[in-house]
Amino acid sequence: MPLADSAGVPILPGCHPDPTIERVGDDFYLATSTFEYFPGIPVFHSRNLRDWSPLGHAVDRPGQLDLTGVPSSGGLFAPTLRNHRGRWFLVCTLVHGSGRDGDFVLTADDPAGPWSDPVWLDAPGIDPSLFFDDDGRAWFTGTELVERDWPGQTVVWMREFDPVGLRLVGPRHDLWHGALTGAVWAEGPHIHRRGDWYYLLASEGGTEYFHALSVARSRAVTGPYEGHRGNPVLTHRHLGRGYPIQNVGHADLVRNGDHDWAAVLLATRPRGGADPLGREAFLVDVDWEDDWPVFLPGRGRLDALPTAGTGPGFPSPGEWTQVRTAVTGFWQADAAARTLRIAPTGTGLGGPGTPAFVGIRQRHHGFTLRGDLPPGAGIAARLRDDVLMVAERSEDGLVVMVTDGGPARELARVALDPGVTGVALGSDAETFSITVDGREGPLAAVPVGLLSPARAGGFVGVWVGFTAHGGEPVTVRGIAYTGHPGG
Ligand code: 6LW
Repeated sequence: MPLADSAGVPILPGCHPDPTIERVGDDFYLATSTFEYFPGIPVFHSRNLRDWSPLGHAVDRPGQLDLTGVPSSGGLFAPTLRNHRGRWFLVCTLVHGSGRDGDFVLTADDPAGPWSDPVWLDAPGIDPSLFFDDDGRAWFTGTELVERDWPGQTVVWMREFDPVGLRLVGPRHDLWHGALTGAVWAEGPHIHRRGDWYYLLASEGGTEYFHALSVARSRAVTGPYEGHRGNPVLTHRHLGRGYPIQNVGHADLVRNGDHDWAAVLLATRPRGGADPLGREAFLVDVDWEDDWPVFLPGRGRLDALPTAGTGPGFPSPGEWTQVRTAVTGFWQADAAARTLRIAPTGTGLGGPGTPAFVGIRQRHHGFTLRGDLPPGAGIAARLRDDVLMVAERSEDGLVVMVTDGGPARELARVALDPGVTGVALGSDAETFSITVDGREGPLAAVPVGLLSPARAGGFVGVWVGFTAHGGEPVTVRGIAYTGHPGG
């Protein structure tokens, strides 16, 4: 199945980093990172590798994992999804948890869930992965910061994994520091086997501009691994900051049909240096030459392509998420009625607990999210606790505020007739703006770069959604998200 023609269009637009993929028969399954958002770790299904539908979330129960105190861009990092003899395994890291954190494994009979409670693993570092060999043995890899020879130096390490007892056993094997001397953060390690070779994929240079995918191989699963002379095998860091797809890396391989292979990976699509969509999931072709993988054969890069628009429509119920798990069960999305009911949580949008905010990923550079706001409801774009824009409806008007690392600043305040409730948050790829039904032009606007990880830092893209800021529950009606074509 040739995939290259659509490689420049994300298979999952909006913040879907660190994609991991697994195949069972003719079915493909994929999961991505979700950081401080709950429910966490969405699992998707596809038959053709291009069109993905959500199956559910691996972390979907209060009490399953404690995200209460995780900071912005902490929480659930870089899962790996694997199936072994009908049983599903998902390994992941909870970073900066206020309770137990570190690497854990979840298991399930069905990737749609229910997934088990976590079993914590005695594993340092981040980016856990599993490899099940043909002989029935299973191997766990992870990335640990060692900084022995240079700053930012990591080691990809391995131990055997007991898939019944769900624990690491046997000695540790240190496999690789990445392709280049001085490379920082050789991460996202995944082992795959093809014939008699074991391949180790890892992405180095950090998950931003210098991200680069490299590969090493070995005849024995525990090494020694020999880096490819052609490393890095895929990067966009040589294309310059003006190139429309950046930060390419963190790949996972899958067999596509009987002979072909494909990979999922993350990349960003900045516009004018701003990347509010965060790191998105892409799919690329993989060929093999001399028993080494060739990513995007004949091209060597993802070409930016125009994307289709969507909507206006109510986001599927599975897209709505909240921040952390300090409070749960305070909102309900009703797709048939196109409403979202949100109860106050006692925390404002700036956190640090669970603010009364329910949102979806911004999936298009140009988009509009609208809703009929009753008094006490708001509409917001959130990058992190301290970088956000919100418009709050009161009995007599609307106030627009922006927070950029400090206290909230008021951008606009207008009186509105009680009958005017339609408020929209949108972007034309240059500014985020707030508009009100029946009023000419935007009420307030901020540059897109303000809500952009490239400027504000962090691993997460923008979420857009609704808030409750008064003392009573609110119901937002007439909700519609429109993604504009072109990006
Ligand atoms: C993830 C690491 C990375 O753990 O960013 O691209 C971190 N890579 O592999 C968070 O997504």
